[in-house]
Amino acid sequence: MSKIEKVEVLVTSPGRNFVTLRVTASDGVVGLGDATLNGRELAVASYLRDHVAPLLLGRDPARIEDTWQYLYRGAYWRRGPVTMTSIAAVDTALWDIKGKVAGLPVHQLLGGRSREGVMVYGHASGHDVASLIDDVARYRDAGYQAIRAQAAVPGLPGSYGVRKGAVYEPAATSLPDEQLWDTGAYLRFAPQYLGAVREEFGFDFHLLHDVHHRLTPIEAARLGRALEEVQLFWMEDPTPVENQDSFRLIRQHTTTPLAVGEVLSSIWDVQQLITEQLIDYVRMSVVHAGGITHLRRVFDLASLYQVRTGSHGATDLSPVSLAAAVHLDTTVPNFGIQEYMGFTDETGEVFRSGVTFSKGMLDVSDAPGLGVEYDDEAAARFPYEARYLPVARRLDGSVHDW
Ligand code: GCO
Ligand code: MG
Repeated sequence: MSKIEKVEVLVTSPGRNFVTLRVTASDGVVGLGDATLNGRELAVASYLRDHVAPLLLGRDPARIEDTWQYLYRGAYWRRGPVTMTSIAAVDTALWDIKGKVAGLPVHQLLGGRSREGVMVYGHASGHDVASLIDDVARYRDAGYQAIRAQAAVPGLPGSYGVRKGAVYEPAATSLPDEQLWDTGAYLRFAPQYLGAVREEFGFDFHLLHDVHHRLTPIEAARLGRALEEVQLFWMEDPTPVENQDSFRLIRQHTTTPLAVGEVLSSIWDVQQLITEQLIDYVRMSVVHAGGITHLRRVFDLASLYQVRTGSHGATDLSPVSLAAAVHLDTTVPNFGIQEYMGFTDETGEVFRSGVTFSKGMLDVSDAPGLGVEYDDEAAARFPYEARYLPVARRLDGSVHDW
């Protein structure tokens, strides 16, 4: 039996911070898992280095389920993003190892292909309606079948979801940016610009929109109703999700499909949303929701209720995460869509991934395991720097959900 011999926590910042777990077994096989929790990276690095690595040494890397249960139940303290991201990193690395030992890509271990590719959505954004329209055109020219559209709300510099450089990255160095928020202005503007996108390009592609937890349930219900004409693929995170009942209220008022999950980390966090059919898409990710083992369980529960998948795939989820997500997406019967924002060139220097993009779809490589390699030399060129997501304040200065 091979044994886990080395567990390394790798922190690098090629354009943004990434934490990666590298597990090496006694037969020399190496597995990678993403452990990045945006803005709280070192908490996960410490959890893994100080509390998990000593438990893994000497264990059989083939026992993925047992290791998952051992780390989850054995910690006594349950759920939460730091714990679940740490468990996810171990789980993902062990699936990578299992694939390499078997000589099979991870999607084969999960049951094999259910589809030829994984439809993704890209992020179009603009500082005003005209620049948003230009950006949507760019995504359409690049072959995307699904596009998320976000525009800066007039009078509110730094609206979430609007790109500054080549790739959207909201985390700022040193201390968090503070950004102003005005619900009324947003509610007046969003239907206008989403309507303008449909007017310009018609309906032959999927249009998505992220509300980023900014509304109360009744405000979200009003927006969902106002957006019915533009036929969104989904309205994402319309209201904070701590109270799952909120979604019933939204549902009672609108047929706009709802997507939720990027800040959630366990099956219990979405249990009511799924079993009461309060959402249409579950957006949890491999990295923040306990790895391939746990997310597959969420997706199976969702399939019983005709809830489809729509995994989070922002730039703060590393190429290891994206590869793991695409392997899982390739197999599950209730796949919906995968978020894909691309990565900076620097990120590509550190992580060499076999995932390919063509005609609006991603596909995995047939390399054994996840098909991602980590370049230590490149990583060393990009040292960690503290970064924080922004904080939102209402016009009266009080804190709002970012
Ligand atoms: C999305 C997200 C992200 C998050 C980011 C936070 O839908 O892609 O809302 O852009 O803000 O992942 O770390
Ligand atoms: Mg989002």
